[in-house]
Amino acid sequence: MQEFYDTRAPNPPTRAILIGVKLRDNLLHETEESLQELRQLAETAGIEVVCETIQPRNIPNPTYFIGEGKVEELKPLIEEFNADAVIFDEELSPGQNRNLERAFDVTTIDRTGLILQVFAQRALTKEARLQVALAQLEYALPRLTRMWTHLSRLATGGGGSRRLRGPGETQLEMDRRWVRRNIGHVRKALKAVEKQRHVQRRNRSEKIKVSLVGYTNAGKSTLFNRLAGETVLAEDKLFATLDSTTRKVNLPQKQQILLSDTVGFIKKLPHQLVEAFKATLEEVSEADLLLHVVDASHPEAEAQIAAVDVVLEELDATQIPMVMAFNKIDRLKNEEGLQILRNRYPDALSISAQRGDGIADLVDALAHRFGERGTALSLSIPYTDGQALDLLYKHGTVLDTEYTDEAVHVKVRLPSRYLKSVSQFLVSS
Ligand SMILES: Nc1nc2c(ncn2[C@@H]2O[C@H](COP(=O)(O)OP(=O)(O)OP(=O)(O)O)[C@@H](O)[C@H]2O)c(=O)[nH]1
Ligand SMILES: [Mg+2]
Repeated sequence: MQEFYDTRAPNPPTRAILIGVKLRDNLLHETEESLQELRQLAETAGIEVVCETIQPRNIPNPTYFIGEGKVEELKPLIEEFNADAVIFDEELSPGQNRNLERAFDVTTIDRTGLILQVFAQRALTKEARLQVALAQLEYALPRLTRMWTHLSRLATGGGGSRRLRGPGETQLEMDRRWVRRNIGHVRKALKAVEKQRHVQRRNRSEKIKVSLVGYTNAGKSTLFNRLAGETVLAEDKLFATLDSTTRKVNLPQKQQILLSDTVGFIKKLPHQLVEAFKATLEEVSEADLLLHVVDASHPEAEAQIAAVDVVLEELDATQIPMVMAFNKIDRLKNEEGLQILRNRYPDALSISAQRGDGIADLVDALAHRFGERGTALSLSIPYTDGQALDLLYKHGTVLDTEYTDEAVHVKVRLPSRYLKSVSQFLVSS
């Protein structure tokens, strides 16, 4: 049996200095908000933030991203605050990452590295662990700095084979070789898990699929619990959910949908993660409708909507119809922010997943949407085809029936996806 891949860093940093860079094209408040989110990510990873600093720069310095003067300025601060890590709110090139780590002599990571670390800590199921492991390994391969060396020593299932250095091979080359080999192992293990998932999914292909999407911490799981009567984990932490859960939900007028809760998105979500989580995110890309949950009480709500759109694009999911729900309206201090959002998205609904406000309207909106899909049909079904009649009662709204000697004449409203199954009985539509 393949081991679970536990890719949490064995000695994660505990005290960090955060660095934001305001580049020419950014506004200061954007850099500040982004740094605030980086702090939340660090805290989620169990790292205490001891100091934060922002450097304005027109363009990144190729060697250090920040200027050499700033590097010198930071060295004594690392000592003074007794920090064991420096975290950048930007993506560093492997070279910049190495140069900085050499200059500071403490673990140096970027936003992507930190997000990967949070995912590694929060992944619970085998599939999520493997997906995170794959993203980490791909990311670490060109880096293999302090933060990542443990990945080259991942258990690869078959027990402890001895690590032997080939002739003329450096430690770094050997580590790279091990990481590459681990990537192969993880890919294979993931394939096996995904196969199971596909079998499960095939059984659902006929049903209407609705997937919750949204920025991390927007309230997706809370809404899922309210609609599905479930108790998946919902908490005030980034990336509380890393798996998907799917449940049947009955709407008024007898429609039944499959509702999925899944991983949340974030600004600059590492593409390695999107790639590795493609299977989990199929709940999104194969949905008939997306229910986009927005934390309307967040000052950055609009930017978060834009960040969700970026990921949806990466998933090829922008063509899927979407219902937008402005959540946490119980937390709003004033209506002003909500009004601006409402003006931009006039069709959105306002809800409080926690308190229950607006939920009935949301359910009605869903029911209405799927109700409209039904086409009115007249069918003549022989008594020998009981199954077809079952299908009509199960998925359609039967408007009228008339029993003759040979067949049942049925007038029914049926969603278009079932038309093919009954087309042979069609009298008129
Ligand atoms: N005040 C208020 N808090 C809410 C509401 N909905 C969710 N929350 C809180 O917001 C936090 C995040 O909720 P989750 O449901 O875990 O959010 P999520 O979108 O699933 O987050 P991730 O899985 O981390 O991406 C929790 O502390 C919830 O209790 C709401 O309507 N009002
Ligand atoms: Mg969640």
